[in-house]
Formats: sequence, structure tokens, C-alpha cells
Amino acid sequence: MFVMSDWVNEHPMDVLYNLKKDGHYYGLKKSDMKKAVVKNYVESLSEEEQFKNADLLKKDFLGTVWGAYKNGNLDKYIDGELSRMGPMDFSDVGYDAYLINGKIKSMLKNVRHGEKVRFRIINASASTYFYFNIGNNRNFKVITKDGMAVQPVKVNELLVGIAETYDVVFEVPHMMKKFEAKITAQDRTGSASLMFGMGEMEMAPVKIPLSTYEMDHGGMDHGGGHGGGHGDEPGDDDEPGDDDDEPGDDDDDHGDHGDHGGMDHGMNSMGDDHDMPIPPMGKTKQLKYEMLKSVEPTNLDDSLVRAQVIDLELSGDMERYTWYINGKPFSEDKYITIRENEVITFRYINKTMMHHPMHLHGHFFRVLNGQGDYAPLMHTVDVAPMKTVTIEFHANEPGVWFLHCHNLYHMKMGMARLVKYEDFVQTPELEEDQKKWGSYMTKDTDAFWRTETSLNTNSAMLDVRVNAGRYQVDMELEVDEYDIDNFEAEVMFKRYLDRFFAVGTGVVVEDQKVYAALTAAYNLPGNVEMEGFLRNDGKAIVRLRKSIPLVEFRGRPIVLDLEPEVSYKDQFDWNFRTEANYVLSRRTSIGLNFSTDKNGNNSVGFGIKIRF
Ligand SMILES: [Cu+2]
Repeated sequence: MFVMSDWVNEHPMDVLYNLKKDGHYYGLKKSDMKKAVVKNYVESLSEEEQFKNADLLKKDFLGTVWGAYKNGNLDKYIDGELSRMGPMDFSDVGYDAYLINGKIKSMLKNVRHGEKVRFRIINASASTYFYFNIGNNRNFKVITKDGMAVQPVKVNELLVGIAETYDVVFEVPHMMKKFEAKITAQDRTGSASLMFGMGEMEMAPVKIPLSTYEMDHGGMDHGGGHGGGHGDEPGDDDEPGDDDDEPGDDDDDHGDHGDHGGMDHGMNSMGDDHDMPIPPMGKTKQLKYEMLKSVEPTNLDDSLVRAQVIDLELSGDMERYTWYINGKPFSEDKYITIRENEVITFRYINKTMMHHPMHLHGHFFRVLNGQGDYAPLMHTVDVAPMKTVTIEFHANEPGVWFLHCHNLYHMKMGMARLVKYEDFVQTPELEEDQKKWGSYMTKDTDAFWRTETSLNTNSAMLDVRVNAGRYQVDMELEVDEYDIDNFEAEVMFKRYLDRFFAVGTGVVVEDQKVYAALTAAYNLPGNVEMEGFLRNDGKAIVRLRKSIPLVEFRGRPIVLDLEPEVSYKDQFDWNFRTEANYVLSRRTSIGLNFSTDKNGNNSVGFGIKIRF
């Protein structure tokens, strides 16, 4: 048994609270962890290799503009901003450890050379995809997927989605060697190892964390299925390592020859029985769904009625951390109704930059991967970023079945449905259960708050946001020059119509008067927040807000905020505020601010911001 999991030193509900405060809450922690992985790797190299690999230490993991420019990815930063998609995102949570059978490092005893080891790999993590490798990219055979037999296929890497399972068979070569079976979190913030065999150590290659806008050329594209016409998507490159002379090909490594062929550097670091990593070789042959072929035909009877294809578009919103199917969270659209004895086809269309492992209870479904009658059966299918995957199954298990993304934070925040057979009548017990437990399945309408306060030499501010699904209350209080006559306040109650657009109403306090106001907010391409207000005294206000992470300094970003505002009542008026903040931690920033207006009132100050 090879159970993989992720571990965080916080209560999972606190993790969810943190993500609701800010979808990128764990950005700093993940950046620190990636830096540690790179540092350990570089330090383990010989002096000469350290010199050659010094550039690795300059990788940007915070997504700053300067970092993107330095790594040659400025165009990708701009594209990400314009499309409001952001960079490729491998995980939302910063974990403290990754585990195999509950351990970071462990040893599998009594494995002899020449024996076959069958690993039953189960991804039991909350929200982590794992790479699986053995030794120096050695081949192994995949024989089941989700417990269903597939025709053996030889690869040297798996990318295992949450809730996916595989059985793989590894034939231990006749060599005096100990092998590392290694899992690496897809975001490459950490790994875990299980050792087996006897003799000198053969470690798996280290997966160097990718900088924010860097593409993974190791074949991260796992989903595929029926391509969605995104020919230039990352991972579509011709797969490296397809040639037959790759190292570790177990057809020709009986004996002690040829097993290192193709390694270009780092030979000297091999063979030490401690944490000496070897360089990644790029020679990976990762399992793709297209390679999976059922042992038995899985085709469904032609005489069965085929229901209309059901499109399930997967999308989400990192700003308010909500996840949707067809634009709606679970609370707003609970059921997908199907008819017994029909062939049901779901087409998952991923509109996000994340992987979603889509899991259906009560059925094995065919994944239409081009293998015709031998399409493999699964209970969980990975839908890769911006890809489309089609599944079908025979509706022969009347009931109400949960269908959900198995990233548990996505599930909790709405990426779920109930698949209900049309004529199925729930037993009273089931109905009772649903009432009792249903509210635990998803939390997408729960209220979550966040607060930010700033104390500056020239002003004080307090922002409070309470978000509950589509509803949000924003409160902003501000005192300029610590003069109560300058007190300003806005309290707005908003409803988000979609990911980008909200309308609402509220009150505004300005110049010691109180006004009622209507508001509309829209996130413009380029991730510019635009907000308009119409007050009951006829004053119209339009405000823009743009936040730009400029540059990294000692592992922390300096963020520039721009906030121009124009208003009209009898005459045009404008003011402009800008801040540069150095983010010290998740909680605290220090910064400078400058504001100016049409009448030439300038103000400069500095201060501290605290988030909680
Ligand atoms: Cu998901």
C-alpha cells in the first residue's frame, strides 16, 4: 500500500478561512518552500555545478513584474493580467509536509533483487497532485487505474490526481542498489520517499520548482482526453523521453550496464547513501490517459438510449475563493437529473488554470481517450487546465450520487453536484441523512470576513469585507490628517452577478453628510477593479484600483497600488492615491503613500498595514 497525503499544521477549516480571505493567502509560504527546495538542491552540488546552477537561485516564485521580466516571461504576466486568468496554479494551500503511509521517509523491508514489487498507489491528499517516480527515472508498469485492470503500460512517471489510484509493478533490477520511490507535490514545494532494496542508493531526480510563469516541459499535461482545440497549451509539446534508449529501461538493465545512459551531468553525486540529489534529466515518460486501455472491452450496448450530452464547465474565482460548475456553486444548482438505463455523457470543460480531479460516486465511467471499445474505466478523472474531457456511463444504479471536484477546498466552496435518477424516490432515512449531513458537504454560502487596517502618519483606514457566496458587504472607513472633519465612510452591500460583475447599494459619508448610493463594480481586463457610485445628491464617482507586485526584496514582494478617482456634480473633480507597500508577512506590510487632487492638495505619509 502506498498512500500519499498532504499535511498542514492548521485545522482544515482555518485553511479554508485563510483561502476565503485571499485565494493567494499561501503565496509567501509556498515561495519560501520552493526557495528552500532550490537551495538544498544547489548546496548539494559540487562547487563547479553550484556555479553553473547559480541562476536557479534567482527564480521568481512570487509573480512579480521584475521577476517575470528577469525570467523572460513578461509577456506571460501581461497575458495573464489581460485575460484575468493569472499564471498556472498547481495548488492553493502551502503544506508543511507530504507523506507516504504517514511518513516523510520510510523503508520497505525484505525486498530482494529480481523480485517484483506491486505498489497500490492511492492519493488520499486533500488538495495535492503528486508525481510518482522510482530511482533515476526507472520504468515501471501501470496495471490498474482506480482499481480497474488496464493493459500494462510502461512509463517512468505518474502524475496522480487527488482520489486517483494506480497499481504499478516494478521489477527490482539485479543490482546492489537501494531505490527511492518518491512522490513530489505538483507545485514542487516538497516530497516524500520510500526506500527499498539493498546496496548503494539510487535517488529519484529532484523536481526543481518552476518560477511563476515558467512552463513545465516535463509533460504536466495529464488530462488530454478529447482536446479542446487549445493547441498551444502548455504541455502540448512533444513529449521528451519517448525514445527507447532512456535510462532505466528495464528491458536492458539486467546486469550493470547501460543504466546511466543519457544522464548528462551529476554522475558524481550518485551512489551516496544520504540526501544527495541528482539533477532532473528531463527524460520523463509520464503516463497519459491516452495510453490507458482496458483489458476487457467496456463499450456500452448500442441498443441503449443515449441521453443528450451534459456540458459541465469548471470555473472559479480566486478573489472570493468560490468554485463553480456552469457558473454556479452547489448551493445554487444542486441536481443533475438523469434517466435510468440511458447512456449518460458528461463533458468537463476546464476554464481555469488549475487541475480538477472530478469524482463520481456509485459508478465507474468510461473516459473517452481514443481507445474505442477499450476506453478505461475510472471513478476519478483529471481535467487539466483549459482542457476538455468526455466521460460516459450506463445509468444503472438508481439513487442520488455525489459528483464533485476531489480537491476538497474546491468541493467545499461549490464545485459539486448531486446526480439524481429521475424516478428515484428517496427513502425517509436517506432524506433524513441528507438534511443532517448535507450542509457539511459544501460551505459555499457561509460568511467569511477579512479585515485590513492601516495606520499612517497622514491617515488611518479600516477595511472590512464579509463575503458569503454571491453576497458581500464592503466597509471602508478613513480619516485624513487625523481630523474628524475629514472622516469618510462607505458601506456597500453587493451581489456578484458573475465572477467579474457586482451591483449593490449602500451609504456614503463625506464632508459630515450621509448619502445613499447605488454601486456597480467590474473587474476590467488587466485586473483593474472599476467601481462606480451614484449618490442621491446626484454626484457620480468612478474609481479604479490596480495592484502591481513590482519586485522581490529578500523573499518578499513590494506591491504598488494605484487608485485614481473622478467624480462629477456640477463640475469635474479628480483625485489620485498611490501606495508602495513592502509585504513583510501575510499579516503585515509597511509602506509609503501619496495622494493629490484637483485643488493641489498633496499629502505624503508612511505607515503600517495589518491584515487579520
Ligand atoms: Cu477543483
